[in-house]
Amino acid sequence: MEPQADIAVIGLAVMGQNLILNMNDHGFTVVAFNRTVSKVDAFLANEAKGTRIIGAHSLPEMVALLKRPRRVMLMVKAGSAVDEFIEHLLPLLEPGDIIIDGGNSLFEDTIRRVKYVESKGLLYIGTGVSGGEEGARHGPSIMPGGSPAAWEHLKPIFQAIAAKVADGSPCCDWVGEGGAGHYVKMTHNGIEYGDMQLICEAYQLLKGGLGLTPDEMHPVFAEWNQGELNSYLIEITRDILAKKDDDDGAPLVDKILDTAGQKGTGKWTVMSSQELGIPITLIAEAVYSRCVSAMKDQRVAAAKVFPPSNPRFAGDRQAWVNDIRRALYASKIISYTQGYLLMRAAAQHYGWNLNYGGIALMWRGGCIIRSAFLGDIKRAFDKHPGLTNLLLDPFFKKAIKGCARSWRKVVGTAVRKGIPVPAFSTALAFFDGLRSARLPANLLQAQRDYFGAHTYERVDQPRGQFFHTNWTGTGGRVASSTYTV
Ligand code: 2AM
Repeated sequence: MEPQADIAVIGLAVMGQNLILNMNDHGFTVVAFNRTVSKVDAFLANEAKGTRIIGAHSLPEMVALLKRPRRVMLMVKAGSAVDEFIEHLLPLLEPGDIIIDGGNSLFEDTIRRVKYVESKGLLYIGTGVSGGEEGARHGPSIMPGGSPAAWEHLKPIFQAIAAKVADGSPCCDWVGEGGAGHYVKMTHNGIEYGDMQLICEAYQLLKGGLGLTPDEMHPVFAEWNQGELNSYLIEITRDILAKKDDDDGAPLVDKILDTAGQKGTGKWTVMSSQELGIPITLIAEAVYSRCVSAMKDQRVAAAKVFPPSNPRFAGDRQAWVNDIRRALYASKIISYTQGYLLMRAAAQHYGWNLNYGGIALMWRGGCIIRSAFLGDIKRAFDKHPGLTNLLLDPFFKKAIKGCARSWRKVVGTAVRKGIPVPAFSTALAFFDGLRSARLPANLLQAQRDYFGAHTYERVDQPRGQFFHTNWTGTGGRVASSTYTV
């Protein structure tokens, strides 16, 4: 058969199928393949019926249908399935052909695969695809990285199928070399963990502190969605709060067990932040909060031993609602500040040239963290591409200042009343740490020098000179850098 297909997609699970249908809608001819070949026929007979989509029953048949350079996109389970398909594909493809991994791969695997596939003369792309089933079908956020030479061959397809913002710009652009695409997607997921935790803490405050019912909270979130918090996650929270149980018409949210799971990308973000030494405190708290939630039996037991006192906040309800909104907004600014610090450190460490405003634009639509807020971040980087810390941008500086009083009031009252607000409070602690020109690390350095002769720098001497003190009179004069016991 004549090569006629623009791209092949392997993997007919939900994301793969929807991406194929989306590509078809935009005029591309797609050839579909799946390990379990019967799913190809089922897809053609059902979802893909009446479209231009072609099915292949073997990899050689699939490859023979592709125009050059061949574009083969994997939408399979992250991990060994990707490596296996790369091995199967390499003998069938030619130099210049492109293998794309659109799954949720760990960026370090992508770094390795880019090098490996390039060593065989082919090109490799690891791309984040966000937006779930709906996004994949009608416009996801797409974050591609890997072999730069592949981008011109993928750009027309990816930008056509991606979500668009109001001015028509696609939520897809080149992210960077190696594992940059998957790194940015991982960070996106970490930020998603943070955003969700912040909303959950606001919900807990409205519920425990103000005694609002889901029906009473629904209009609160509807109103918040009209302002600076306008976002997909606030919008779905609004709708969740209004949803009733089919059985008795009571709010469904109250019937859902309060233990959360995690799939790993939040954890990976925190692990990477530990490697790079960047304080992603809010995302870390979001991950750990899920872990605390999973300790249901222990929580139930501890609640009997340490029963909570009356958590109700005194004072004007509407004023509190506004305070909680401002505390959420300020904490969210901190979370994105931390996320951008992480990406900046990763770019430096792995040698990527990341476009930070471009990343905000990619996240502006299509993905789970899409929000008006990301438009503000994009504007901040447009004005000042070298911005090292989001808090130093005039817009965010003003926003944080405007929220500070409410933020402290909410965190302080929650602490006094025993309502857990780990993300709100870690955000505030980070903010206060950041604006402390002097921290107690002088004492820490003294302790380290005392027990381990780790040396310290002095405020009255130039940086880079290290001193050691014989603190007890019995220790040696030798510092640990020159003498290790
Ligand atoms: P399957 O339909 O044959 O199970 C999501 O699980 C997608 O990844 C599916 O298309 C699935 O194929 C594919 N997949 C999962 N593990 C795989 C493996 N080890 N090898 C190939 N494909 C795999």
